[in-house]
Amino acid sequence: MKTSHFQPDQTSLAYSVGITLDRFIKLKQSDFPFASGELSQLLRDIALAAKIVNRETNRAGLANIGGAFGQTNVQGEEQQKLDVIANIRFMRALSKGGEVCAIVSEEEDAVIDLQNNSGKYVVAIDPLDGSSNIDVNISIGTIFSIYRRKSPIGSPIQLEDIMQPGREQVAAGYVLYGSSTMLVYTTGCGVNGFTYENSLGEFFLSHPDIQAPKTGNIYSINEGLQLEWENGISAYIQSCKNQKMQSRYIGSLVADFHRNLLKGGIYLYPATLKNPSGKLRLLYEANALAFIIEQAGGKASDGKQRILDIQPESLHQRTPLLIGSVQLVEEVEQSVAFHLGLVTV
Ligand code: AHM
Ligand code: MG
Repeated sequence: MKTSHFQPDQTSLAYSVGITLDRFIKLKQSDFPFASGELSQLLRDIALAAKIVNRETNRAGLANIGGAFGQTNVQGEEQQKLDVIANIRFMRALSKGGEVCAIVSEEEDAVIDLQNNSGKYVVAIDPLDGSSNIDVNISIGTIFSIYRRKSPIGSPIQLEDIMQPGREQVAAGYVLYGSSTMLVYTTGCGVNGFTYENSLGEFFLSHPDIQAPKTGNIYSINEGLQLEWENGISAYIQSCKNQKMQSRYIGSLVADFHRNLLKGGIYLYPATLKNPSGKLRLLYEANALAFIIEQAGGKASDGKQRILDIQPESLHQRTPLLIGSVQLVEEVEQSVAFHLGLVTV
């Protein structure tokens, strides 16, 4: 009888389909010379919580978990029930795993000290971004950053463990709860995207080695705030219109970012009169997406400097965010500098 042996290609990491997130994380562990598996386990913990939040997001219309929770968070924004639920799910997943010593969350006033001094990692998370969109069935997301603690393992956590600039991230990612649910993450060796297969309960690699197009045709900004922008931003948006670029703005950061990452474009949330430091938070939103876009070959700036170089001074610090295709971000930076009189042409 003629037989043959199944011989998978062991040499190539260019997987196209069929590889689960768990297996991918395991295969990639060797990218970290000193990794002992904790970061891999932490990513798996996040993926598990994402599956639970995905399930609850899908049921929101049925299970009386849409709508407002009746309280405001530390930033004075009305919390939605799903904000609170997602926060609890991620907190539980991160505290049970044992790898994390501290968590900072957009939904929590203060640092959550897990009293786990042997934990190596600090996590910053926005458990459910864009949650004002839940009740109208628009895509929402989770955004996370992972840092290695600075203080010695075994000692109590310190402020320096939390207040690290974004360039110190060891991993970052987001989950997009959209027409399909995706998890996209980087550990500093490129960006990979996984799509959730509901019936199997698994994320599968669907977007290996994502590269942000160097330029693009999409600009995403809340144009209702135009009268509140600085001149450099107004001039840049006018130039987008002159070039007949496409205006696309969902008002849900993860969804807007994800579209522009894949198609090429720029997302802008600049300083406004109401929010002179911008609206988005450095620790929970901007840093993770900045790490991802740089790993994909794009750029993230506050208009004057690289997002990843900003030294955080407070937990809930906000920052202007200009992020996406490298050429477009450089153009808006030039426009801002020109209108501030910092460069002449
Ligand atoms: P949130 O963290 O309270 O959900 O706010 C963040 C959201 C982003 O998802 C979105 O890009 C932005 O706020 C939209 O703001 P605006 O409604 O001012 O355009
Ligand atoms: Mg948010």
